[in-house]
Amino acid sequence: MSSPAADANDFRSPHVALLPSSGAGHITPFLRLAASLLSQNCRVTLITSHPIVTQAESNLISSFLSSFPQVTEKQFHILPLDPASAASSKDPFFLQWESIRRSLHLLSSILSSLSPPLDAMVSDITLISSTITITKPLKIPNYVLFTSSAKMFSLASYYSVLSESLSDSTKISEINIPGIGAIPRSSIPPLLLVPESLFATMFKSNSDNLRQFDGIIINTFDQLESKTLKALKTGEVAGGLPPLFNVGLIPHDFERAEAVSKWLDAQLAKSVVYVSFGSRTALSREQIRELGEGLVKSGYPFIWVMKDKAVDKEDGEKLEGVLGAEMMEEVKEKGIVVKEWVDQVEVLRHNSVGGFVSHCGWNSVVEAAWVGVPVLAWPLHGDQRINGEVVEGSGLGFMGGNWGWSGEVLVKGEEIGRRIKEMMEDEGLRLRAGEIRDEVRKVVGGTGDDGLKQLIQKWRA
Ligand code: UDP
Ligand code: G50
Repeated sequence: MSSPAADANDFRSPHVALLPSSGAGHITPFLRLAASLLSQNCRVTLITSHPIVTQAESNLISSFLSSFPQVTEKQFHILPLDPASAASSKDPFFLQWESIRRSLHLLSSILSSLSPPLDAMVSDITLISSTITITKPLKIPNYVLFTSSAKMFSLASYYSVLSESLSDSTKISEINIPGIGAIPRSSIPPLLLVPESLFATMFKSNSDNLRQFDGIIINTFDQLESKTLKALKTGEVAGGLPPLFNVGLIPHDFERAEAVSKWLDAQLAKSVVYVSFGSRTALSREQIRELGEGLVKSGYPFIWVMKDKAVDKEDGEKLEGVLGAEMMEEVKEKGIVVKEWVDQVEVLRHNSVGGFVSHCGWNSVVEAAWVGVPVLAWPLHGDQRINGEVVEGSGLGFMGGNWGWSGEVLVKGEEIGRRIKEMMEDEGLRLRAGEIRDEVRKVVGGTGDDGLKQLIQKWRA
């Protein structure tokens, strides 16, 4: 029987501050977590870092805030990077993570002025080596939100044990993670093999700080990587980690945007290929044209979200300029190409969509599992090949061999067309993807979502 004190706690609304970093792939899971917490009666303060890099992020935050007026937004104005640091990477998102990290000392006064006082803060994985130095003196329990796969988390948590030997990265042929198995050199995020890179430096200091946190939230489903989660939770992968909560963060209504549904309505069931490489991955012009050729050759109708620049605000080129007049004509006969943001979840869940060519950004994988659409994995950067291995291991999709990291090789249209056909014609794959969706829906999304429940219980205590 529960005590009267425990009963009173059941009604307390814990106050949680959320600190996302930048990129739609980081903002989105935070807003989904916020929406889930609000549905469980938590108070949420959302810290938004300004200036915001992309229009897509600004739009997501605005529609979230207008859907949930009860949320307090705290705008955090970050400092510009000094010229030496600004020259340390060309990636606008890495630079933004670094600027936020270096500005975080300014967050203390914001956090300590919040009323009621915070019961917890949740920090994006990319920022944790700095946020811990702010929350420790304020005695605010701090939790990590890991925005990639549990398999990628196993690498992050094992990395601090291992990084000595990574200093001579030319010698590494694989990383053997206890309880998980070998990650071949070809799947290791390429920048981790460049120890002096900004990303490798951040990754190492984040990994070294994991053990100082009060808990780790991983956005994944048991149905995608149950063995990995088990190995992590039993301590087989790495010792001394804080408690782990797997919470599948699912799409919410505030994300609704343009969805090309009229065109989709006119297509046959399961006949359409959806192609997207996420919010921050641009292909070379040559690769874009090969992809166009591959899509036409596949014989299936398609929706192709084309990105010509990593940052949407800098993408002024018209479609025709990118594809060339001839290919533009060919492509228009068979499918739809958009350079604007589409509502990916709405597209994926349309009955006409039968397959997803994806770079395997982790949110895209989670969304494909949520709607049960098979994935042809084409990883291009960072953690995407490790995520592709999860896709393949769970049966949600396949990689079909190594296509090389972005820019390493030019994948020819012929081959792209062949693999798309392979995905679209594989009945077994479609059934398995549907099973994953059905299994996920039995457990996630309601109040039966254990990870989330445990977390809130802890914050209420
Ligand atoms: N997304 C979208 N419309 C677009 C491009 C991206 O809705 O036109 C969403 C996608 O559904 C996912 C997120 O943006 O939720 C991208 O995150 P992901 O982890 O898949 O890849 P990243 O952009 O971080 O590489
Ligand atoms: C970019 C990249 C390599 C890479 C990742 C990128 C991620 C993201 C998750 O976003 O894995 C992440 C994990 C741990 C960490 C920071 C970010 O410390 O080029 O692996």
